Amino acid sequence: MTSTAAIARALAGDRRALARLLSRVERDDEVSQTLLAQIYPLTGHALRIGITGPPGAGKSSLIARLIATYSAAGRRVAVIAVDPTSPITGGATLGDRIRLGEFHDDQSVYIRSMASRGHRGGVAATTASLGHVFDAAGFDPILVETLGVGQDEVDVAHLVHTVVVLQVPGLGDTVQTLKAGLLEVADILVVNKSDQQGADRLVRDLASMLSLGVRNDRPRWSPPIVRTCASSGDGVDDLIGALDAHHAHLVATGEFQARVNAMAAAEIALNIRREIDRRLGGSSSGKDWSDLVAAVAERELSPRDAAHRVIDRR
Ligand SMILES: Nc1nc2c(ncn2[C@@H]2O[C@H](COP(=O)(O)OP(=O)(O)OP(=O)(O)O)[C@@H](O)[C@H]2O)c(=O)[nH]1
Ligand SMILES: [Mg+2]
Repeated sequence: MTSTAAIARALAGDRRALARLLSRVERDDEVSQTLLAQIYPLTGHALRIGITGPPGAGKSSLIARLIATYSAAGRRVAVIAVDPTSPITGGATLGDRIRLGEFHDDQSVYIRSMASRGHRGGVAATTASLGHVFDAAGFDPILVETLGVGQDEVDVAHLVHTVVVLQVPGLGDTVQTLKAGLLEVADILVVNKSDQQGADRLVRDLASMLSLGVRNDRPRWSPPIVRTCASSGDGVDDLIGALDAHHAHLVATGEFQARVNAMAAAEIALNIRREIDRRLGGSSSGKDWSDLVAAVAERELSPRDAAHRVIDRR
């Protein structure tokens, strides 16, 4: 699956070829990197939207609503859903659990689940790579579903144009969101399950957190709080409106290019980290390594100097 013809088929809309290309890229090895280098010049057209929030918040249900709206407008939508379950449990991946099955036969929609473990380059880098494939294949927008926990989610947030953070009543989760740094990167806050008790209170809590929050990074945009009920579809138009407004804001203020630059920078940084991990991985064994460890342990060499010896070696 590395021939130019196979790539061309994948990018031209052959779904089986696309599936193979995605799997190849997801493997995250030398071949994947070569493929990505070929594909990368063809990307940069799709809007990438991150949808993040706690387990069961209704991310997939909401995405299903967004897909319906976007595809009704003639757009081809891709979804990358980062599955928190281990690949070992197999079978019931997110793609099955989520309410996205209805789009299985829809040629204008492509849903890809991705296990959150086992990615050498990290979830965020792999998510970006799969996004590049969809982008080159003409999908727009690309929706990325992730759980709102951990550094990976925050990293993913730096690889999309618009970050939507979901909250639901009754979880007492707002503090957790703050800790994860997600409130800081949210462009749109969604209170889903607004049919349930506590939605008003959650909207108020979020509003006061936003007013306290330090948002010096993006002073011209105040994240709206949108109430939705993904199961009935209430509020989905408001969410689409907020997404459009954020996009228009980015374009009108010139922040779009800044965001694109930030995404490029984030992806370079991820690749630097990956390369350092690779070198470290290759170096943290063998005689050279144990000599180095001994030298640092004996205080003959500082940890920093030892690190530089490893980094400068290749
Ligand atoms: N009452 C109510 N239930 C909802 C709403 N949105 C989603 N649900 C239900 O919440 C459950 C979880 O929905 P999902 O869309 O799978 O949530 P998710 O955030 O994608 O879940 P994970 O991917 O497993 O983290 C399902 O049973 C949905 O039917 C809503 O607005 N109101
Ligand atoms: Mg889901």
